[in-house]
Amino acid sequence: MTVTPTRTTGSLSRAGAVVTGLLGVGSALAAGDLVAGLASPASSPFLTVGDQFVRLTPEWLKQFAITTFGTADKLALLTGMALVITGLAAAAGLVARRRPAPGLAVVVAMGVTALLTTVAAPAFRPVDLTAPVAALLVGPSVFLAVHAAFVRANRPRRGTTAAVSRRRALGLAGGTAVVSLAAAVAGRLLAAGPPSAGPAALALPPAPPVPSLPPDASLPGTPPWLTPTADFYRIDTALQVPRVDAASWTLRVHGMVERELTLSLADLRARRVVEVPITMVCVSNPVGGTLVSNARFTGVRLADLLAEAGIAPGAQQLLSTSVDGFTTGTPVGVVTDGRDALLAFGMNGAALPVEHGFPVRMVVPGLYGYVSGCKWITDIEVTTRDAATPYWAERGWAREGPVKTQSRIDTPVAGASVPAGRVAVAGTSWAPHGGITRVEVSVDGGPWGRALLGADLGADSWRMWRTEIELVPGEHTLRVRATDRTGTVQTEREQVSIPDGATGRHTVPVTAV
Ligand SMILES: Nc1nc2c(c(=O)[nH]1)N[C@H]1C(S)=C(S)[C@@H](COP(=O)(O)O)O[C@H]1N2
Ligand SMILES: [Mo]
Repeated sequence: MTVTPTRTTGSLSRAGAVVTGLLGVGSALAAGDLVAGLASPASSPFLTVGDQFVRLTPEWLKQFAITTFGTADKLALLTGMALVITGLAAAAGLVARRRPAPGLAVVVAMGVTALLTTVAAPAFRPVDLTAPVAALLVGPSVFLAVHAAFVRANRPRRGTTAAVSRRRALGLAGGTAVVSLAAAVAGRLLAAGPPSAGPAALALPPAPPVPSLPPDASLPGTPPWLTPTADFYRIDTALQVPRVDAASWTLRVHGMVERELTLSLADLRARRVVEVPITMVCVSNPVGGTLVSNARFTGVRLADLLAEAGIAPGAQQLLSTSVDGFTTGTPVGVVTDGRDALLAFGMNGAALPVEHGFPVRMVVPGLYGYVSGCKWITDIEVTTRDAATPYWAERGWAREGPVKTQSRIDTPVAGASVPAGRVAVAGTSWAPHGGITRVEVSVDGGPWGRALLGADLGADSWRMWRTEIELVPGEHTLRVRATDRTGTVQTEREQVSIPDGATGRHTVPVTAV
């Protein structure tokens, strides 16, 4: 785009107007990011508006985003927002071609929206206001200055020539763009800096030695039984991962307890530490999906802590709150029934990574993550079921979230061409808290044939399976079903994930050649 600042006296060219709008809004966002990076990383106006958008998005759109973009749903959201903001900024410039006032109103309205959104955020602190206020000071000022410079370029003041005014206007525009970009980058870098006492600084306290895995924990064609931390699925509402300072972190356990507890990380780590493999599943996981992973979690048993606090009779729900305001509601009966429900600070032998909840998260075997896996946890209120509605329940998802028995075909992948004859079929299956006792495969709707099971490594972890089938050339359909320890066969009834988890049987079309 070549910028011809003016065309008719007293008004901006179309390109000049668009540039004015983009610089006004762009400089506001950059100033907001820089101040956020310095004062309070979570208060970047762009991300705050995105967070609010995530909270307000209707369920069908959220499900569409998760099924369409998977873990890239956040990138898709941010890209969409960037496009909308760019459009609004250009519009702000275009309505200001004659007079700056209408465009200024758009820029101010955008700034005020960011400000209100910041105040409405669940974890709002007054310091968070600094970033949107900076944006509101810088954006309109830049808009007016660039607007005036472009107008002046067309109507040079006495003593300057048109060429000089034009050069000044373009210089101002270019300079503003460069400074804004630098401020935005600096803000992002500051915000992304590691917390002063981040995961890298923390060694795990001693836990009982890890038993080595039997060779058949994983089988050819299945995922590794222990999911490498980098491959562990990630689902949360945080556009910006909360960066919690481990040194000042505390967990408060209160509500219907005899003794309220406030624990530092050191307090927590000084208690009896266990390490247990747990398979986590997201309730949004579609049949055959990959929002399921298995890791060794290190931490303190929740039941121990609750015993220490002394649960009052009538308590039903643990309402856990994350530093970013997200909440989960976990049935008290489930975490005290003997299973290894944890407050975890370690994952696969290292400190919990920032994305998975550093410094501490909850993990409850057998419950979907949305009712139990609170990351960046800072508060547990022991309460009744009706006293508080957690984040996802408020959006139409079930209050109780037991994980449904499921199985998945990993090999061959859907649509694969395989050589006709003997074909290996393999995958994974899970039924926490209980375990898998049988997996069967059916070809083209025919009889169910039993698969070989991988090692049984406890009630709370997934189990791999593998079998071989005979395929004649042509198109075929492979289907899998699992049976859990209670003898219940995975249902064939198809159900979408909302409100309490998808059901049905993973079905994979393949072609034998
Ligand atoms: N603070 C916070 N904790 C959260 C969530 C969230 O959005 N915010 N999402 C939950 C959901 S829906 C799931 S499935 C698990 C996923 O944990 P992971 O990202 O470590 O796999 O975290 C849970 N804990
Ligand atoms: Mo989830």
